[in-house]
Amino acid sequence: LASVIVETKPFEGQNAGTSGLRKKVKVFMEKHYTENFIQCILNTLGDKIVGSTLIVGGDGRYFSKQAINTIIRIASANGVSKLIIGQLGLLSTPAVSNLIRNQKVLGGIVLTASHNPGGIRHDFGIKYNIENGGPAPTHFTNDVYEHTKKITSYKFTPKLETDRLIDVLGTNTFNVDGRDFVVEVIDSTADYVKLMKEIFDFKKLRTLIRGTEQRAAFNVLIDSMNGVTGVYVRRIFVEELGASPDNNVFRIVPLDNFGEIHPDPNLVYAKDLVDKIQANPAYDMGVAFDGDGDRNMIIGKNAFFVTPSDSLAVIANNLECIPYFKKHGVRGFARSMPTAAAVDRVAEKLGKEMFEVPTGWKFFGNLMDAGRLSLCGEESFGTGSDHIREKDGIWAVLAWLSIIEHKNMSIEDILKEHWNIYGRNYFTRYDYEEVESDAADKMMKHLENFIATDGLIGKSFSSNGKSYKVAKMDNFSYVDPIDHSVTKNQGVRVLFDDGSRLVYRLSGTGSSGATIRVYIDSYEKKDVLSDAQEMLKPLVNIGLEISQLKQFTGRDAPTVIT
Ligand code: VG1
Ligand code: CO
Repeated sequence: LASVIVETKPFEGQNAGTSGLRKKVKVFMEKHYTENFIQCILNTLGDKIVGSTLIVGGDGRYFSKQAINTIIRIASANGVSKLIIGQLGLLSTPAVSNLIRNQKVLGGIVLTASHNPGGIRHDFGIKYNIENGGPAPTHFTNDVYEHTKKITSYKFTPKLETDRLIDVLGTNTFNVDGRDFVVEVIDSTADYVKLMKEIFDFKKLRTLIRGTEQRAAFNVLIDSMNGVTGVYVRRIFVEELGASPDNNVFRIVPLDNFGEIHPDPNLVYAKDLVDKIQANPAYDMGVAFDGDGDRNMIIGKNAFFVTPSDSLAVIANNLECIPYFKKHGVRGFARSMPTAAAVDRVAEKLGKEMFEVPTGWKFFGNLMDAGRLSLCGEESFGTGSDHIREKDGIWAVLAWLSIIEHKNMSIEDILKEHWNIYGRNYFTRYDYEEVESDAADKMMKHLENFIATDGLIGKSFSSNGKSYKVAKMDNFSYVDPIDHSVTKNQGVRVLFDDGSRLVYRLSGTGSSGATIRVYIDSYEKKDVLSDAQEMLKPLVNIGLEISQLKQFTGRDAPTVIT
């Protein structure tokens, strides 16, 4: 087979957001659009690409197969030696991260728009992960973007037959330009299941799920939201841990449009799960994952909600019941800036180093590689550890099950015990989706202006009988402790003198308009059992007043509250 050079022209806007390039499917379908972006990733890798191996796979959303065929033809023409591809193109984001690490390859291309809806009318995405298994850092994605602005041609092997290539397990060798080029189609789950078995005590977890004569079975309901985790859930929870395929799992067949739902595990988009748990008090736990399997939501009996910030803190407080941490020890903890500081209190008590990084998993990788970080999370339903370099939904659930098995307590009781010891960080996030970009920018400018003029410092705001005084205001910036790179403008923070916070940022994962996120966070030492929405209402009102969100955007209410 011979490769050819195809002429092309740059497309605007091929810059990665918080987590890869995400656009509507129809944009990726434009002639040369996907080809350009893939070629630019390879151009950024430069000489390293010749003779290299890459992992390829994703959440199976619409357009994945076409994108994989394109990747095969472009990679082969650029001198890549081997692609390792999940069967049918399926690999969860954590599974890709694991494969890059344990196969010791150059990197991986992840085909997903994660929690964004899929299908012909919705979103597609492409993300590159580097040698350590983590999302490419900003300097890499910036380089890719620069290449996309000046690309004039890409390399392509037109006659390489890709039809149904990824449907069947096995190794296929082609000869391209006189070199061997291999496509190895692998079982999507095997390596990942092996890793989970090394980390957790599956025997104990099986007893928990199945029950014993002394202890009733712990009754879970796992919702894969028609995303890629379905194949892993079947292997791990049904086949390994003995959960019932009829009563303990649902929506576990990956669909390319996620069955027209929004595969985002929160109380709004995973309402089906919440309803089922509420309707049936026999369930002890409900779990949902996003499209690509890196997010998780945990709820207890009667849909008792565990905020991701609390989930992280509880796991941090109980790592000794997970064999992996017994073996490898526990280093520091980290969270993204908007995430509530519940885990910070655990770090303090345990004497662990604590890091606060910008939003996005790519910022945790350096700390893990340097051996300073074991466990981290984000308020956006992401939790993970240094077993890989992505957040990991299934890992988080297995961690929770290990804790429940060990403590023999309900989820609600575990949380209440935790709050009694540490106090509680009440947290909520208001999302305003598909706001007009201009309006969102103006609102952020308005906030920036307060920072520039110190306009709010010392001012008090009141609502519903509660008062808060502004102590500090800034736009979060981060210096990476390992490579000293600086990341600026990561969110406007209003810090009050009692430690409460308001944070404003614009989302970097949407595909149209702007999404404004407002994060509201307040710590209570004693009053730990109130309703979070009620507790935070005054601060929410103050947040809306300070930002003038309504005036700028015309929005009366958020699209989603988490
Ligand atoms: C969102 C979340 C962020 C997360 C990112 C990717 O980003 O806030 O915490 O890391 O999605 O998650 P943004 O820029 O829209 O706020 V995933 O599961 O979509 O890869
Ligand atoms: Co995701």
